[in-house]
Amino acid sequence: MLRTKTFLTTAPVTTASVTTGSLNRNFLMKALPILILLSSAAVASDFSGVSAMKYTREAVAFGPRPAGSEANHKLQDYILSQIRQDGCQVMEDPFVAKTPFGDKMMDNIIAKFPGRSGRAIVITGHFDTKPFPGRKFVGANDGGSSTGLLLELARALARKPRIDDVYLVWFDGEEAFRPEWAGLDNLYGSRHLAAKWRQDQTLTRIKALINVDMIGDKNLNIKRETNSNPNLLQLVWSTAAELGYQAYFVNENLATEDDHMPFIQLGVPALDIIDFDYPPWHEDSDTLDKLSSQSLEIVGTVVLEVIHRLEIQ
Ligand code: 1BN
Ligand code: ZN
Repeated sequence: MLRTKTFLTTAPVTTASVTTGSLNRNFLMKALPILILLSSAAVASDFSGVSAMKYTREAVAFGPRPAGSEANHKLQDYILSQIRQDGCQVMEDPFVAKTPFGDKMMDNIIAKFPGRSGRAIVITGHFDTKPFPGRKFVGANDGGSSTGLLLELARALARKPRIDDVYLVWFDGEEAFRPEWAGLDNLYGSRHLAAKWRQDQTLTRIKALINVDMIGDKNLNIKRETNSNPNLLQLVWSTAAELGYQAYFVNENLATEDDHMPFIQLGVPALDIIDFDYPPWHEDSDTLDKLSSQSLEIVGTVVLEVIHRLEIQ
């Protein structure tokens, strides 16, 4: 794996330079910048921010995508068509949600990359957008970025041997139908899947669930979400720092409700990676020009590395 090469390229040269003379030291001084470049390229290359941005752009092109809408159904078909190319098990989780505006058909989409340990790691995000009747809210960051990042994760995980099962879940119905976020008018997809996985015992196999939301902002600034599991917060923040991303995973706190909450409430170690410092939040100006492929690559690379670390724990 590229990750292993990263450590092998730097370590032996450093050791040799300490034990032998100035020749090796000179070599090290010249070679180190190249080795650092090579090692960061190796870490970044499994997950492509450019590819994640392309998926995000294609999702956003469907326009406003509230749960139950035609555009939402077209996006479901698009997600399914993409993940069917990734050599994973593809599952749908259709259900009827009781909303303040009546019953609505919703559907979570699940990609399973099977492992051999019996344990599971789950990475989630939402693909619906908040309904704003009469407006053109396309949710490039809020709904688009999580959809694109998960599609690129599926591509990066495709056809690789696994220790744990890795599930990727695209949640429907994260957003409230009413203008305000209140009561049971939100988190429809995650509440449904948490209840289903409680029934069939899947929850007992989950080592960790990581939800991503609004992670494409050009000005990436992710705070520690305080409803999240403390051990997972520690793992994600230390991984980000070791990859050189401490400027983006900052040491500040924030509490939000998001798709991790139904799992937290059922005792699953879960965490929300959310950049809530985003002025166009729920505005029609939440458009693609506010996003960057670098931000998607930073978060995707951290999540991939965390999956690896969880698997060998
Ligand atoms: C995230 C994106 N959320 C909705 N769209 C959840 C949320 C709701 C976060 C209220 C903060 C406040
Ligand atoms: Zn939202």
